[in-house]
Formats: sequence, structure tokens, C-alpha cells
Amino acid sequence: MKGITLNVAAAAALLLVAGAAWAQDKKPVTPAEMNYQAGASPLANEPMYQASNPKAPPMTQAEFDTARQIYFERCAGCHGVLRKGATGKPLTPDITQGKGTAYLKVFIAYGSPAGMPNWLTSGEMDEKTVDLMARYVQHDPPVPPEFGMADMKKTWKVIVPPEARPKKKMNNYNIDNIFSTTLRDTGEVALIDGDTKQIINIVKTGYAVHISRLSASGRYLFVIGRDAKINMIDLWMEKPDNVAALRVGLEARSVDTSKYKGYEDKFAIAGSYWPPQYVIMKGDTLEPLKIVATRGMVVGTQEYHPEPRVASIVASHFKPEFVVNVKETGKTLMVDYSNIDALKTTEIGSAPFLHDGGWDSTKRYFMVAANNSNKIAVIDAKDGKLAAVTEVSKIPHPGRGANFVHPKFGPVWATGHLGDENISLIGTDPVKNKQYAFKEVAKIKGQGGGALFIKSHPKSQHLYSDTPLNPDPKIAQSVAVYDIKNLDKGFTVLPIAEWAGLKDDGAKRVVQPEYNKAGDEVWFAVWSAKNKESALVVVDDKTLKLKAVIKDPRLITPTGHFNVYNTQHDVY
Ligand code: DHE
Repeated sequence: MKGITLNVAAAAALLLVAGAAWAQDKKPVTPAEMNYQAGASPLANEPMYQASNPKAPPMTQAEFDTARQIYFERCAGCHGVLRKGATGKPLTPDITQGKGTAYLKVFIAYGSPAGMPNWLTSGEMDEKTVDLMARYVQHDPPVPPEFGMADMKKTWKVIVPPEARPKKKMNNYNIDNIFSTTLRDTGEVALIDGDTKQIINIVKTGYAVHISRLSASGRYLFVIGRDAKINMIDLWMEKPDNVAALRVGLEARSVDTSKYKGYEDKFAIAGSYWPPQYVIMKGDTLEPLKIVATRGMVVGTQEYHPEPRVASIVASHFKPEFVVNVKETGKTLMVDYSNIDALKTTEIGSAPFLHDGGWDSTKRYFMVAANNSNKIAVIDAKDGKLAAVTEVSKIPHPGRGANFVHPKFGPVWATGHLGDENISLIGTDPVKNKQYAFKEVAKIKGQGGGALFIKSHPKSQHLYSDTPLNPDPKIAQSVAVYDIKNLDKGFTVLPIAEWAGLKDDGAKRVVQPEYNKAGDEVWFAVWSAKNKESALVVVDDKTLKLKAVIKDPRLITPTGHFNVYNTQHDVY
């Protein structure tokens, strides 16, 4: 034990002298961003072959398997499945073998100012594990299996075939105002009646479910889990429930459906993190029709990337196209679904690490965060081209962003940031407010970094910004609200978690403002751990006073929530 400590200490000096460049040549990553990216990957449970590299320090099969599990649980989110690097550095053997075991151990143990966590000193890994990981990353990265049509078909289930489904709505719910709430750690969504605030059903979905999206008609709800399982829920059933399911890969985050006139409810699309691909499905059964790989060259450097993950996907309102944002290559693919047997794709390059985004108020411009490049790329869905790349603050994270009319700059779209307290406003009207179009016209101050979601509504005078990943619990447990006519006045803080009145001392992170259909209520999740009480809090948008607290033992780890009407019509 002592020997290892000494080695680590000696190598620490070495790191400072010789290796500082490798450790610091990237901009610092905030703890908030690190926690956010470093989520466990479902690939940890996939069988993979040990890839032994003779130049790397030896490992037994058992050691390799343990290290691989740890890598996918702790490291893959930042360094990539194939270790080619994303938010974290590339860790391929050509690089790591040159650094050597002692050096890598220091790096893993103590972290770096560029954002590598201090796994040893934080107590998350012991010295044996640090040594194991330092040896593991010098071996060739094991490759998870592909997931093609035959694999997909094996997982495809039509639970209620279209002909056996209701011909009309069979329930009395005001479907437009139903909320689909992610229950992250139970792999479920809660369907909640927005009018009565009662739970309609808890529906089983994929693992660590991520987002919900609506079909163009608003009848079908699509939910995707991190394990790439899509569930299709029919809201016309007496008790809305699953009617079809499909796994589109081994890890995924995004799903949407065709919305262009004449194609309503016809197709669905999902993008995967692994394998790097997207799949187009039949909109009423999820039958997989077409799989397209996203492996290819990175914009700018034009170097090959073996695992460009598919991040956000939206359906265009201007053409029969899906807007598919590919993270590592920095490309937006406009996928024309009018003839999927002769698929036409327009490839628009902007900046690497495309992540989340949303439409401007006209739904012509898709504003997508290139988060690690601190940029928003503006995609013109009408002309199929890049309208602008706008420099913003540190690590933009808009969710779908917020649209409102600024007294001076006209229509703007807003994003908060993980890396600092700024909220950037970008002009979105190239006709009447040309001088402000696609420029960052203002930065307003928020409560702090660690912001994930920002929201407004055409009928509201307010703009809400959460900060769930801020290290200060007071900030993580509250939201900032702005009067959009009076932004200079600063913000009011709403103590949402306190209002929830939870019995446990959980993390109580306040996540994702979401309006009801009328635009007069705003819902928040108060997100605590699996074994702690969580809740949803509803705020009256006019008075900014507490309107309701929704508590139920089944509401375990609520995070995102999606109002049917607003999600269906892209209202935000
Ligand atoms: Fe998300 C959207 C990826 C962690 C809650 N998240 C998205 C989208 C992507 C993504 C690509 C856009 C989908 C789209 O629009 O088609 N999220 C990732 C990650 O890779 C990351 C960083 C790490 C991971 O391991 O998954 C991650 N996300 C989280 C969380 O920890 C959050 C806060 C809680 C949770 O439920 O896991 C979270 N992500 C959300 C939500 C949205 C989202 C609520 C949808 C926002 C919206 O308004 O549409």
C-alpha cells in the first residue's frame, strides 16, 4: 500500500513537470458538467472481447472485465466508448502507452484542472482500482457489438396492433394537458393529468428513460431509454399504455416523429449513441425500416471519427425532413423521409459536440448547442443551410431553449449554461430585426452555473431558468424567474424544493420548467435519489406563488416532464 502511495507521489511530481501540457491543454470543465457527462452507460453490461495489447502491462481476463465495467460506468460518457475522446481526452493505446502506468495513475488518482475527476482522493476509487484502470487504458479498447436490423427485429413487439386499437378517444382526459414525467431510475414514465394533477398511469419503459416526444396528431407518445428502448404509448386508450416497443441500439437519447403535412404520424426516428446510427421506423408500429450509420469525418479537421453519437433530433415543419444532430462530427443531417428507399440527406457542418436544442418561434431555425465549443449553430430548415454559428458563454445547455419577444431586440431565443451563470439571448428575426439576427444580443446573469433547462411560453411574461447541477444546494434547489419586459431588474428566486416540503434530506435538485397547455402554470421536478422522497411542484405563472405539490410514492427520481400539447407543437 505504502509503495503505491510513494510511486503515486513521485509520479505526481513527474506529472507536474512533464505532463502538465497533456493535463491542461483543454479548457477547465466544471464539476457540474463533469457530473452530468459522467453518467453510467448501459454498455457496461454488454459482452465484449478482451483486446490484449502486447505493449501494455499485462492484465488477467478477470481484471480486464472489472476494469471494462468500471470504464463504462464511470469514464465512457466523457472519453467515449472507443476512447477517441469527447469532453474528456482521447485514451487510445498510442497515447496512453507513451504516458506509462505511473503517469496515468497520478492522473486518475488526482485528476486535472482540465476536469478529470480525482478518483482516488475523492474516495471513489482505491489505489488498486487506480492501478487497474491505468493498465486497462493502455490496452486496445474493446468494441461493443453492432446492432443491426436482425437484432432490432428480435426486440420488436407490437403489443396492440393498429387494427385492435381504439377508433376514437376512449377516455375523458384532456389529452392536450397530460404530462409525461420521466421516472429516471425506475425505467418508467408517469402520465399525469395536468388538469386534476392525478397520476393516470405509470408506464414501464426502457432503462434510465430520457425523453418523451409526441406524434404530430398528439395521439402517440414516444419514450426512449438510455438502453435505446423505445416505447410507444397510445393516449386514446381508456388507460393510456404501451402499444409497441423496439430497441434501436445499445445506448440512445433521442426520438421524434414526422410532422410535415401529409406525413403526420407516418414515421418515427431514433438516434443512438451506440452503435452510432439512426433508424427510421413505421409511425404506428415502430417496425424498423431503415438504419443509417453516422460514422465519418469531423467537420473542420476532416479526420475520421468511429463513434459519432446521435444527439438531438427534431422533425422539420418546412419539409418532409428530420433534423439529426451528430455530436462528435459536428454535423446536422437533414434527412428527407419522402422516399426512404432512395434516402436524400443534406449534410450541414457547424461545430463539434452538437447536443441539445430547439426551434426559434417561427420553427424555421433550429438552434443547436455545440456545447464543448461554446457555440450555438443556427440551422435554416427552410433553405437547408447553416444560417450562423453564434459564440455564447461556457457550455451552453438550452434543453429546447426559450423564445420570447425582447423589448429592444425583437424575437430572441435563450439558452443557459453549465459552465457559468450567463443566459445568452440570440436574436432570431432576420426580417424585421436584421441587425440582431443570430447574434448574441445580451447576456443576462442567472443564479450560477450548472443550468440545464430554460423555458418561456407565448402567453407568459416570464422566463424560468433552473440550475440543478450547481454545487451550492440553495441554488440547485431553486429557480430564477425573470420578467421578460424588465430583464434589467434581475431575477426573483423561487424556493421550489422548500415548497415541496419533502421529508427526506435528498439532493432535491429542481429540474426542467415546463408549462401547462394554457401557459399559466409551470411544473418543476424536485429530483432526489431513488431511496428518497421526490415531488413535482406547480407554480402559478401570474403570481409566482405555489399552486400545487404532487407527491406519490411512485414518483421516484422524476427529472424531465413533457406537456403533450407543448411538446407536440414545439411551444417553448
Ligand atoms: Fe439529457 C435531452 C443527452 C444527462 C435530462 N439529453 C437530451 C438530449 C440529449 C441528451 C442528446 C436531446 C434529445 C433530443 O432533443 O432529441 N443527457 C444526455 C447525455 O449524454 C447526458 C449528458 C449524460 C447521460 O449519461 O445521459 C445527459 N439528461 C441528463 C441528465 O442527467 C438529466 C438532467 C436527467 C435525466 O433524466 O437523466 C437529463 N435530457 C434531459 C431532459 C431532456 C434531455 C429532461 C429533454 C429536454 C427537453 O426539453 O426536450
